[in-house]
Amino acid sequence: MNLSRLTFGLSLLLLIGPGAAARGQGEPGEGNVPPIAPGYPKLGENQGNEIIQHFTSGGKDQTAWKVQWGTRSGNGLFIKGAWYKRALNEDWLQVLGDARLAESFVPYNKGNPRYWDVKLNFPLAVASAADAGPFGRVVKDASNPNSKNSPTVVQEIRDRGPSWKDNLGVRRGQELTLWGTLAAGNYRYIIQYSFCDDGTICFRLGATGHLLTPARDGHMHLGIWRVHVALGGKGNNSVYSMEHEEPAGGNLKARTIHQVFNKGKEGWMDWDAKKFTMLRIKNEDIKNGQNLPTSYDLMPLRHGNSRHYGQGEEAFLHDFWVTINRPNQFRPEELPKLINVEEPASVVNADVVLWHCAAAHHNPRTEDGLMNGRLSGAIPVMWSGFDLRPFDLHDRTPLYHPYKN
Ligand SMILES: [Cu+2]
Repeated sequence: MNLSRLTFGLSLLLLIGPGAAARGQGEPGEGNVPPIAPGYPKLGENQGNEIIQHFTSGGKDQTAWKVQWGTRSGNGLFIKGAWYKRALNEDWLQVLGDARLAESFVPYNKGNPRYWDVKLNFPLAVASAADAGPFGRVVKDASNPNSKNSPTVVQEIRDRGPSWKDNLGVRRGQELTLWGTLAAGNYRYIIQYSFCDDGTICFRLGATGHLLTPARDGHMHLGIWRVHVALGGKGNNSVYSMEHEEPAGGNLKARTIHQVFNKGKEGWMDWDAKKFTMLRIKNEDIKNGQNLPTSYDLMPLRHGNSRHYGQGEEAFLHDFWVTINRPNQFRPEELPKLINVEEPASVVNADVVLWHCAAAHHNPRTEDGLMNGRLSGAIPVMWSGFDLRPFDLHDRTPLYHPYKN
């Protein structure tokens, strides 16, 4: 172990002690939460399912997120809307409308079972002080009668390691993370949204819990997300695809191809490892200080493409779908029929929804709870997901404030 890691570990230990004691009265994990370390921002209050979280740099508040959230059985924790401030003296910029896990599809290698865990309408698991950890709190959903009495969501600030470092200084990134857990039979699905100090949003699905049988039945956990991007409000958002191309035959000039998604119409697209496929959502009316239009990029983080070739309802499985926003339409399997193939709607200067499938391949290990033909232990969490990262939103590197502490 190196010395700096040991020192950090010791100081973290010292912080946890007084922090836990400072919580005071009330339900465990609900009270005041100490900052992670001196100079870190205070965890924002949750008032009526709305959280405002500031982030600091150089001793001053600099950027902020306002997040509205809700819970429901099936989808678990979802986002009702999210707004960002790149500077505290500016207005809120809306980034998200409704964002949620639309489905968690789990096909086993043998061909069955094939679970649709969101459609099975599982409830959220209760969250405790142990879930919240020393720098988080559990929060109740005031609008959901089922969770009024029991907290099901954790709100915390996390230190996410170095976010930049140069010859003048270094910054450890921070994020507001909200997570809740679906109690899906033998599995627990952690649905997690992180709103980072630099405007990035991270969507994650974590599979944990217990295996179904002592057999090593391999399977996939597909997180299918529905994200209403409302950059600058509803409408006026255009979707592009971005692909990298390396020509063959000794030509060393690579290029990146930006084009309007699917010729400007609703439809699907698949991820290509060699092309680093990404989607871009641009609002031409929002400009940064360099007069460049602002976008958000959907950046996949994946081990592979989940392909199951099922018929019927499974025929929707593609890595990306882009549709217009149909406010009450949340089911991915309806997409092929819903989109009129003859005349799909425009996704240029429109109110758009992105659908993205990110999968985790689970090949059960002894460490996942298998011992001599018996089930034992729990499955350590396995993550899948993606990021929405700003592009030409800021005028310069956000929170770049070289300072001496
Ligand atoms: Cu699994």
